[in-house]
Amino acid sequence: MKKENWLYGASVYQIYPRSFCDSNGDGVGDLRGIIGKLDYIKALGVDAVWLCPIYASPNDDNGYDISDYQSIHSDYGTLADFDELVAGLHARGLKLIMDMVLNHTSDEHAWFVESRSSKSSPKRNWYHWLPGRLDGSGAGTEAPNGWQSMFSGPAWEKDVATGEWYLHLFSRKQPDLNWENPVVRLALYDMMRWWLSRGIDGFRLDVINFISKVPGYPDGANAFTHVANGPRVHEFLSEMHREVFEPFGAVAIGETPGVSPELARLYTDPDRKELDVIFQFEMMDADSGPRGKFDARPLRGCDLLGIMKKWQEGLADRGWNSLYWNNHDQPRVISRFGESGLYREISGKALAAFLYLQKGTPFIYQGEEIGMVNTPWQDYSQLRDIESLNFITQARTETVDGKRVWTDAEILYGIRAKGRDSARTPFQWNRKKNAGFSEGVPWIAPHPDWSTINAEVADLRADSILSFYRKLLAFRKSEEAILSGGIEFVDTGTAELCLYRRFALADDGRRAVSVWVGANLSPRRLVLDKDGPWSGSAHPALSNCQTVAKAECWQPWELRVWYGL
Ligand code: TEU
Repeated sequence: MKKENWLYGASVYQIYPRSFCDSNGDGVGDLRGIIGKLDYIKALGVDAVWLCPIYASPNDDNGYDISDYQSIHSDYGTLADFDELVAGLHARGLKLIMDMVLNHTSDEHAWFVESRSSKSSPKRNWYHWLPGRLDGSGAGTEAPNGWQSMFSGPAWEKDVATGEWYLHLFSRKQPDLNWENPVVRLALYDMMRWWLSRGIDGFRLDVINFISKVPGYPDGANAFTHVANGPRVHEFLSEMHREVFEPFGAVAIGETPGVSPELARLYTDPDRKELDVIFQFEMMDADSGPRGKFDARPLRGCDLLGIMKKWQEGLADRGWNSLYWNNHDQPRVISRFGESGLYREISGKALAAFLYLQKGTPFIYQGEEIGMVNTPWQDYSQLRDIESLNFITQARTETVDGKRVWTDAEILYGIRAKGRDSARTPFQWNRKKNAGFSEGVPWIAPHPDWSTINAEVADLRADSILSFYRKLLAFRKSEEAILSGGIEFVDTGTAELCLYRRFALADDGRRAVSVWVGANLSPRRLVLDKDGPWSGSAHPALSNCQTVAKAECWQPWELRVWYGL
């Protein structure tokens, strides 16, 4: 990323508006709720906010199914509230990134309503429509191909009016737009320019590497290989950059599942003008088993070191990565790769520092900074997420050779470990009713631990995870070696002790002082050799433990950041 880019050096705070703060007691977070919390966000030391979708939507997938791109969902407020939010952010020197879903719309969007109305509709080719295939019996038709949706079941839905099928990679209420049609692209670009003219600073582009599908829709159960990083994706992205991002100096943050470092370099090489930064999922997929995402395999932070190394080295010279542990689709990191009991805060601090001092843009998801953890769901009636609910329905009936593929206990385990609802429980502000989120009945129940885990108590303690995040983000920004310097991972001979150094080159080309980052990303107490690279770490610049008695002894989840050669 070029230093002139406003995103250079920045860190971003992600808000899931439904669950952040409810100002009017209807149980749903809203824009005025966010406006009331801007000082809290500023105090964290971030530079920008990414707002998950707030557009009109039937909420089949909580706003990722947009029915009108140019209006605000009444749950969240009005355009006037939105303008006030933009002004409030800018007055504090914070930028605003809006979430934008361009791969699909809601089936209730006027474009789709018109498209589905008849085969001769002028908007018919705004979406992907195909006739069905004759099934074996010749008695009727079946889906055009075997592609499966990301949310279980077929990716094609038969439409009664015309008897044809439309493509939906996500829910059946999220039909995919046809990017092959230039008129569709122009309509999307116009709409994006309308938002940028209102003063926003960039977009986070939902599944943006799915927009170009392989022509002919080749058959197979795995749609992913035919829609991710498709043949025209780079062409579409450069066009959008030229038409939308460049004239406004806005940033393009792409969600790109299924990218390699090589592809990520193509997407984010500044000279190619496609995207500024990408989200890749390799760490997020690491704890999935052979039966998929819900087939959860427990991992510790140290198990992810190889993936971190691969991405840091892969994008060392060109390209730009995001650094994230959480978002609205992922379970809480402390429960997932750290520990939610005794070591809750300390493991959260270690994981944060170890990742956010690498090269890339940190994205901090609401609640992460106060150490929120997964909810121990008791009953499926508590769940709200379409992905989890569809999975439960499917897994309960799935059989191979007459035997169930999933036991009930495995389904519950998978939901608790990987379901998206744990990221979506209300932000825990204080000890008051509903964690201070809402005076009404929250749309999803707050985590039962809110009286101990909340922003108000965390703010009072100098050693809280919240105070640590503030220090960490300030420290990161103060060191050019961290923002742009090189990185070298050092093999410690002990799998749990993860270590790297960041270094900037002095003008004469020699290495200046390095920043060392070491963390025991495990619950095991470690005693190492006396004279490893950690021997100079007894007086760390940043740490998550009280004192270091012996530099070679590492407490469970201990983190140290120190200056050395
Ligand atoms: O997510 C796309 C995506 O590929 C994954 O994050 C996926 O939804 C998740 O891993 C399922 O386990 C984006 C949004 O972030 C997500 O909230 C939406 O549901 C999805 O696109 C559809 O718009």
